[in-house]
Amino acid sequence: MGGNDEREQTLNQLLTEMDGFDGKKGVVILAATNRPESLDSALLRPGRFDRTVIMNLPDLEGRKAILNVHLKNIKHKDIDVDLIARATAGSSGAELANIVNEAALLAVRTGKEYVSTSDLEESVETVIAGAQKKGMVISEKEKKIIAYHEIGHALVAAMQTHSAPVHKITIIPRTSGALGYTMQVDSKEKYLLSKEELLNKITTFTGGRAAEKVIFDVITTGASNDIEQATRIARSMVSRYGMSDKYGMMALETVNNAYLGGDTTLACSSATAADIDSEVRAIIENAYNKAVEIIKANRKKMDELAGFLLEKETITGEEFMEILNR
Ligand code: NHX
Ligand code: ZN
Repeated sequence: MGGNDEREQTLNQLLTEMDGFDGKKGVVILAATNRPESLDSALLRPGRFDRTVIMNLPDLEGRKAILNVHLKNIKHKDIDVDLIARATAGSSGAELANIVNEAALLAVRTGKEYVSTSDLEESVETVIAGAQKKGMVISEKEKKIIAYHEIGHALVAAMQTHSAPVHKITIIPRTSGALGYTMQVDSKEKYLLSKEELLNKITTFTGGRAAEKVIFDVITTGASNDIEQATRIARSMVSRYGMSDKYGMMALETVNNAYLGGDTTLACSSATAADIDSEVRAIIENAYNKAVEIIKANRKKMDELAGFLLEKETITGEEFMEILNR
């Protein structure tokens, strides 16, 4: 990794310190890093650090076990640990500890004796999107746009197959700056995503903007986060997952350090890079057109659902599906 003096000294020092033990001393040395790709291979020879234990983020069963560990420290009743674990896909152990702690604080603040599932659900949202910002004044016009934007996501998600069920829709603003969001929760842990599922996700992300355009004939800055997420998925499909007809199974981008943000480096010519952009654009444009069609075809339901959301501010997935299937 280049000639960094300090780093070379650290490596030499480590190797020196580890010398002089033999197999019978009963000494085990443990070390942790989130840059395994940059370790000198001298460190990883047999007799040195000779076993690698990969600590990935916990999966569904792992999250349940971690939540149960932290729940032991607080008073709680009838917790749906499975639901909370499903709603926290991608969370680390530390984040789960934080979620349990936030739930305990919330329960105390609201004068409860025990933490319940709803406290944990609220604290998941607090950790993801910040605390509720109840005093924020939003004009009626903007509230309507926000409600239709969220119902746009939810409706587009519900009208597609291979799409996680809508769990909750809310237009209560949060301290992060989020004015509303639509939560989808899968019933099981997913380790693989099919091309179809990824395209459906992108279509769902475009559903908010599509609703703004179809209903009000305006487009707003609010969709920026949706646009980023849709673009990230579409770009990965083309450059990492071999999912474009044009490039097929060609790695056009590689992931640098998977444990530190996972930023990527292009591995193609600048002409190809420009062409990736147009492939990505086409994927998103297709998805957006599909979302527009879904919303236009369900205009009446949009009005009914958005009206209900404006009145209630938060609606559950069940309430949403009940109105949709009425
Ligand atoms: C702003 N906020 O920044 C205003 C205050 C379009 C109904 N000028 O797409 O809230 O525009 O479906 C987590 C996730 C900020 C944190 C998304 C913080 C988005 C979110 C920008 C809904 N829901 N946009 C969305 C939204 C905005 C933002 C976030 C976040 C809106 C939209 C925020
Ligand atoms: Zn959105």
